[in-house]
Amino acid sequence: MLDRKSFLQSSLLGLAGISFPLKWKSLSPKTVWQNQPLVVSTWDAGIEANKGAWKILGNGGRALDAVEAGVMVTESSQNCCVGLGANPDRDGFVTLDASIMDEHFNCGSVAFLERIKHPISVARRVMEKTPHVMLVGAGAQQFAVAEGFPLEEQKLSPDAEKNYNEWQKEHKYRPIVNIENSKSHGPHDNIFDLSGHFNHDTIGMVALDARGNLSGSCTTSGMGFKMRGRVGDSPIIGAGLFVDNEVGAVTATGQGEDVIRVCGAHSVIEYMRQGLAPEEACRKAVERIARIKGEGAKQIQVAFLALSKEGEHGAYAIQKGFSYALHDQNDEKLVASKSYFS
Ligand code: SD4
Repeated sequence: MLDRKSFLQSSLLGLAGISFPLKWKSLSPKTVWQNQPLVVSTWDAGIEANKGAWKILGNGGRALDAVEAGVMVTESSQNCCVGLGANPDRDGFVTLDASIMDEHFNCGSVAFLERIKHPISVARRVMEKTPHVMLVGAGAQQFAVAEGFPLEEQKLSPDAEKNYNEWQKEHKYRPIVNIENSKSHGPHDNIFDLSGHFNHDTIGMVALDARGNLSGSCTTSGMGFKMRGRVGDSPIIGAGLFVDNEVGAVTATGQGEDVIRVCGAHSVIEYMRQGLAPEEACRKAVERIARIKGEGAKQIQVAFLALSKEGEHGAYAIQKGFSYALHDQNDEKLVASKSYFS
């Protein structure tokens, strides 16, 4: 028999499309948080981004400031595919998505934003200066300019131009599902090139500060050669990013459509709320996507990265090859994620 509390809990979760067993077999051993700040972020570019975040966290600063400053490093980088240097959409324009969330459920995001170097900072302004959560396209750009963000030149980086010219030769303008899986898009292709190239176009970062507060950020150029107007999971609160200061902070990377389908980051938080450790919670969400996709799961990559309120961190991906960068008081390193397919 279910008591009334358990019944209500499972009914509410059922309504939200999330089913949990009433008792987990493997509860996370509760670690005790020791006032140690910590930041983790997706992919190898996270190493540099974490250094940016650590300048704030290591000096007792706020997690929110750290996750903004951290991913700005990647947005500015000439050697990475996040930001204005990234591959364009099918019409040849770079369009950017970003989101940010603090310890009080405040959140802001921008999507389909063009010609602005730091979409993450525009997302933060949306959060702090408007009554809204999300601005898109021309409206987001208008707001950014009104806030003093310079409008950059509309010009592809040399790498992106080369990749775009290559892509046009073979693919022309044809909206084909999973076209992004092709390996022929050049060395700066997106994550779906499973050949192990330096191949991402997104950074997600979650951090815990010395006061024990969590925040997260996520910024991306989305999938290279996407349809014009396509928006992925990264700016969708609950999909590419979610923070619940009582539980943890989670970000996602990979095929955004499949992350959105299961409200990915929010699902991982709910699994953690039920007592699962970060890696286990990420694995549950990945397995859910793999189940939904069936055979199609072999063609996609999705990874989740989670940080608990106690400072435990963990990740899980569909395909091997995903790693995340960690920076705390003792260490600065890349951690390889486990995966559904080995
Ligand atoms: C998107 N999730 O736009 C992003 C892509 C990504 O590494 O994470 N690439 O769907």
